[in-house]
Order: sequence, then structure tokens, then C-alpha cells
Amino acid sequence: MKKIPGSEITPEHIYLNRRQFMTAGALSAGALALAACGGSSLVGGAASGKTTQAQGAAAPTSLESVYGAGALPPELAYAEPYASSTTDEIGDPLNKFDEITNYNNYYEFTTNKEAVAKLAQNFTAYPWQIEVTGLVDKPQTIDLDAIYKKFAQEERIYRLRCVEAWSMVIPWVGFPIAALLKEVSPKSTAQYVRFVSIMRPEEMPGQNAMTLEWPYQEGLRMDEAMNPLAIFATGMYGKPLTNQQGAPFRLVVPWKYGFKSIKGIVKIELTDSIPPSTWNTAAPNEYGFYANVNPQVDHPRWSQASERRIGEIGRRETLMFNGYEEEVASLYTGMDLARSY
Ligand SMILES: Nc1nc2c(c(=O)[nH]1)N[C@H]1C(S)=C(S)[C@@H](COP(=O)(O)O)O[C@H]1N2
Ligand SMILES: [Mo]
Repeated sequence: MKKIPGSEITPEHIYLNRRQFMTAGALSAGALALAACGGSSLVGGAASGKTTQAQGAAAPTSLESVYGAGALPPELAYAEPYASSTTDEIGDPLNKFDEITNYNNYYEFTTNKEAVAKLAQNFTAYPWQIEVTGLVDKPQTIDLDAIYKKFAQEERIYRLRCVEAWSMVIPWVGFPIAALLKEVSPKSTAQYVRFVSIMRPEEMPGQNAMTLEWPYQEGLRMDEAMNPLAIFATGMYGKPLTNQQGAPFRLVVPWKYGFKSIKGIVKIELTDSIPPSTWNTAAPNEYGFYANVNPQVDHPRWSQASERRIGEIGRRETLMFNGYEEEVASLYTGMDLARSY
């Protein structure tokens, strides 16, 4: 057995202990000062531009300049990429910061994975607001600053498995979807959660092409969204998300194919009917609503039995539910996984 029991995963390997973050924050204080002076590329995406303005004696940290002073817990304010571990909970090494930020699927910019980073450089990710609406008692539009103040950000090291059969191990920073949903008091009639990405063709050249229907949309069943593994990510390696990763706010659902992990979310709607999802709409015979990682159910055009881990030679076997079977299999009891692809 490669895997450790799920009961051990949560407290010891997935949740980042606040203390560890604080220790690392203290260690990287020197590096942070250097980054502010050099305007270095250590801070990616939207953050790097603002770093230059942050020079001088009373300069805010790069993260404060992005999120507003005090918006982010100080222990998360790293200049250097930081993760609490060098591997995930089954011993797979983390992908490098540069690998994760230079090989991306974000069709709003381009279908060329290696060109997303550059095209996304000038995207305006801050300020940002998210509308939470639909079958809830307390609909609201939440500012990103408020999200940082309200929800403790924690590290989650997850495998990301794209339906195209490549994968990475990524140390996200974020918080459970369940925490945000609780805040808006879902009505008992709410059965699904719909997520909608930003529509901004003037900054997203790919939206001027008809590659997909815009804006990008995704959905989860309510119980899937409430599962503790499902998170909203706001950062990675202890830094804010880069634009190419879907800054400033995206979904990460590690047991499902990557296309479910929608980027640049501006709207969350609770509904009583199954929400449309972009890839399912584009090719319903190839991409289902569930999209659970399953090595036994092939894509019509390729095998899903194995995958190419970015940075490695050769292939790895794909794990059922991407290795999170113990945590999520019970969500699908009685369902035909081959049909509910
Ligand atoms: N809005 C939006 N979200 C998206 C996509 C996209 O094109 N647009 N691509 C998806 C796909 S196919 C994958 S594999 C992951 C990739 O995330 P990464 O680039 O951070 O690795 O984002 C998903 N989220
Ligand atoms: Mo993907």
C-alpha cells in the first residue's frame, strides 16, 4: 500500500499547522526585504509589478501592496516560494514553482500551455469581488480582502491530474469551500453549486476566439462542494496565485480532472438543478459533469490508465480518484462510475 490512512492525512499532512507557517515567515523576512528592493521575479504575476512601487522605508510587503495592508496573515507573506514539505502525503515530490507556473491550461488567454504565463502577465487580479447568490439566505458580494480576513488560509498539498493525462503536485494555499458556503446559509433546496469565471475579453485574448463558450463555468454537487478536500485556492508555495493559475481566486477539487478546478471565479450560485459546465457543453460525449479521476474509464480518444508527471521521464499509473479514494469514494456509493463519467 502506497497510501496512508485518510484519518492521518488530514491533521498531519494536509492541514498546515499555523506554527509552521509562522516559523517559515520569520526565516524568510530577510529574503522579503531583498525582493522589495530588487523588484525581483520571485513574486510572480500581478504581485511583481506592485513590488517595484513598494520600495522605500515604509514600503508595505509585496503581499500587503496586493491585498491591502493587514489583509493577509503575516505568516503567509513570503518572498521565497515556501511549502511545509517536499512531498505530498504519499511521497510524491512537489513540482517546482517554475514548472507549475509555466505549463497551464487557461483558455481565456491561449490554448498554448507554455504561453499562458506571458499573456496573463498584465491581467488585473486585484481588487476582486465574488458574488455569492442563488438558493441562500444571505446572498452577498464578498471582497477578496474580506475573504482573507474571514477565512484562515491553510496549505494543501494536492496532486492535480488533467484529463489530458499529465499531472503535477502543487502546494496550494486556500480554505475549504464549506467555510464560505456556511457563511451564506444555503437553503435546504440547494443541491448544486455553480461557479462562473471572469469575462474580460480586453485582458483575455482567448475570449475573443470561439474555442469555448465564455465565460467558463463549472459545477459541483452540494455534498462534493462540502467535502473537506474541496478548496478555494488563493495562493501557492506561500505566495499569492500567479495570474496564469487563476488569480486571485480559484477552485481546487483534487479527486476530479483538472478542468473542474475553475480559475478566476467571480460568481458562485447555489441551485436546485445541475449547472452547465463548459467542457461538458463543448463535448458531452468526452467530458462529463462528474469528471472523477478514474484509471478504468478511458477518454474516448485516449487511455486514462496512466499519466505523465511533469518533470519526470516515463509514466505513472493513475490512481482511483487521483489517490483520494478513502476521502471521497463514499460520495458516489451506488453510482455507476463508468456511466457517470
Ligand atoms: N477559467 C478557467 N479555468 C480553468 C481552465 C480554463 O481554461 N479556464 N482550465 C482547466 C484545466 S483543463 C486545468 S488542467 C486546470 C489547470 O490548472 P493549472 O494551470 O493551475 O495547472 O485549470 C482548469 N481551470
Ligand atoms: Mo485539464
